[in-house]
Amino acid sequence: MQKINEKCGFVAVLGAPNAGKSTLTNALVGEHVSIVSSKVQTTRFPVQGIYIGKEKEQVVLVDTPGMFDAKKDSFDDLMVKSAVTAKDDADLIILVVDAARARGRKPSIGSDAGLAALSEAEIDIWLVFNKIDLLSKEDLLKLSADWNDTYEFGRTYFISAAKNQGVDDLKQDMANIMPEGPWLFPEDDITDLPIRLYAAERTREAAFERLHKELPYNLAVVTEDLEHKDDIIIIKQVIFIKQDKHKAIILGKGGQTIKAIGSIARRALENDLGKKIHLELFVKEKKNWDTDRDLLASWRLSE
Ligand SMILES: Nc1nc2c(ncn2[C@@H]2O[C@H](COP(=O)(O)OP(=O)(O)OP(=O)(O)O)[C@@H](O)[C@H]2O)c(=O)[nH]1
Ligand SMILES: [Mg+2]
Repeated sequence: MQKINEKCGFVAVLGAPNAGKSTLTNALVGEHVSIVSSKVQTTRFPVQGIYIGKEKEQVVLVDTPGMFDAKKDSFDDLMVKSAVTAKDDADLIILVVDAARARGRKPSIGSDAGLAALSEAEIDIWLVFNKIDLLSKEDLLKLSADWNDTYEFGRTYFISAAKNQGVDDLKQDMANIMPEGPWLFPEDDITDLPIRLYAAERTREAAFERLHKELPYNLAVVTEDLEHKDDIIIIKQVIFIKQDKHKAIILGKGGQTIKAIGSIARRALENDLGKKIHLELFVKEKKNWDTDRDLLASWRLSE
């Protein structure tokens, strides 16, 4: 039964690739729920991060893939569409803008799909300038004036998600406007990601850190087995690659690269889960993983 005055709602976190949406989601939740990298298009599907406000409001953030103009019917297109769709159930949209990138440029979402999504939305949109550690106050004020002259936003925030500046105000302001309704998750939940998917994402994050050029975009990680044994979690994962020629690069000399990827992911998971992890990685060719129905469904991306 719904408790009196219980509040709960969704906030869609939208923006261009690399704006810092996942970093902000993690800063708001206070835990690493969504993977982050210095490369664009890190997030591939919506990831929910959950926090509780001061007055016990449950806020479900929906971190999304960056919006850009993707080739029709491509995997990228599915990613962008999943971001656009995330706004449909939201009570609030926050548009995250990389302020350092936006400086000196005409205000632009950088994507027709993104612009259409935002102009269609019938709910409030808050503008959140991120990465303010990289520019001056004068630049920020000018940016804010330019953007607010071009589009309509309910409020404007200036934050650094990476340095946790300005995040607390945004956090409570969002909680304050959540609608009345029953909580959708138990109090301790911080994400909707099942552990197998989360573990696969941590390995993909390590791969994004260690691999370059087109390689991170050509691979996918799947947890094939996850078993609790005494105090240890034994995880077996496959890294699918589209072309066999990439195998040698991912393995590296004497298996060095895959070992490094495995140990970055293992350490991260041990930290996240507070348990010892045994992580085994295998590399397999699977040319069309990005159109495989079962895989797409496992990432909640459907055609
Ligand atoms: N200097 C600075 N860097 C930041 C800040 N927030 C995020 N970053 C960096 O920006 C890069 C992209 O961050 P992400 O959180 O992965 O960005 P995203 O918007 O989720 O990117 P996609 O998932 O690819 O769309 C990473 O290298 C972050 O460390 C910030 O406040 N200041
Ligand atoms: Mg992201």
